[in-house]
Amino acid sequence: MNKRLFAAFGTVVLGIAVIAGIGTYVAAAKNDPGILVADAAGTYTAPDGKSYPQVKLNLNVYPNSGFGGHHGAGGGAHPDWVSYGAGGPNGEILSDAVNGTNFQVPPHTAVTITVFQYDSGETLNNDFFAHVRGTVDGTAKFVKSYDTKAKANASPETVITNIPADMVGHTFTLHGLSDEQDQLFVSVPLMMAIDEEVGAAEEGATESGYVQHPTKTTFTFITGDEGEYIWNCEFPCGDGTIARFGNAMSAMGYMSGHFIVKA
Ligand SMILES: [Cu+2]
Repeated sequence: MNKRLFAAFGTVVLGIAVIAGIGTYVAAAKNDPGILVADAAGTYTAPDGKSYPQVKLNLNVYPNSGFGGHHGAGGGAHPDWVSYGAGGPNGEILSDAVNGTNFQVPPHTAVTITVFQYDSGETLNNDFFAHVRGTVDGTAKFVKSYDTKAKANASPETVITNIPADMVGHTFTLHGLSDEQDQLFVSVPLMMAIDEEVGAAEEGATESGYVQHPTKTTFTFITGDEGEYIWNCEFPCGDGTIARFGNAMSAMGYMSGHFIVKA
């Protein structure tokens, strides 16, 4: 083999090794190895009169990972990254929760998810994600201001089909791949909390460091057969990266996770 050919061959081998290394690193970098199994919650009757078993999930979305939870005390490797986490039924901050971005629900079941959104927000790249999609009736229940101290709505609950595209904190967008399994597509925009309150809370206005009045969004969808899906956020919230799609946006355990439909 001549020298140049050998060098070229070496470069190719090195390239393959680097790519394999990155692949291994990404696969091993599990920020949230656990799975949160949804709680059984009785029976749900859909608007068409059909009944389904029902399960519930309560989630919080935070402006940073300082809440701990599945990231561990102090917020883990990236305490300043935005993150989803497991929450309480009144938006309680569950610092001891061991998982919060991988979920499991049963097939042919009504899944009701409530999200308390503690972060500020801005404008979506694509208005498509300002609309509620794939839920029962194409709607969600929305409370613009939920009082986590009083454990009560501080503004009336309304039924929404969309929110203004320039007031989005994050989205919960659940989708499959184009494969044989039952397709599931659900996307719900989560309105931002009040900007000034988010900033003031981070500077110590509240004990937790998070606003007292997050927005609250509740939605229900019906699962099909067993399958494995991915959910992610479609609001560009990876601050400080290209198009804001890096960091928290491209790491499982922050703005994305697994969604498993399994009996
Ligand atoms: Cu996000």
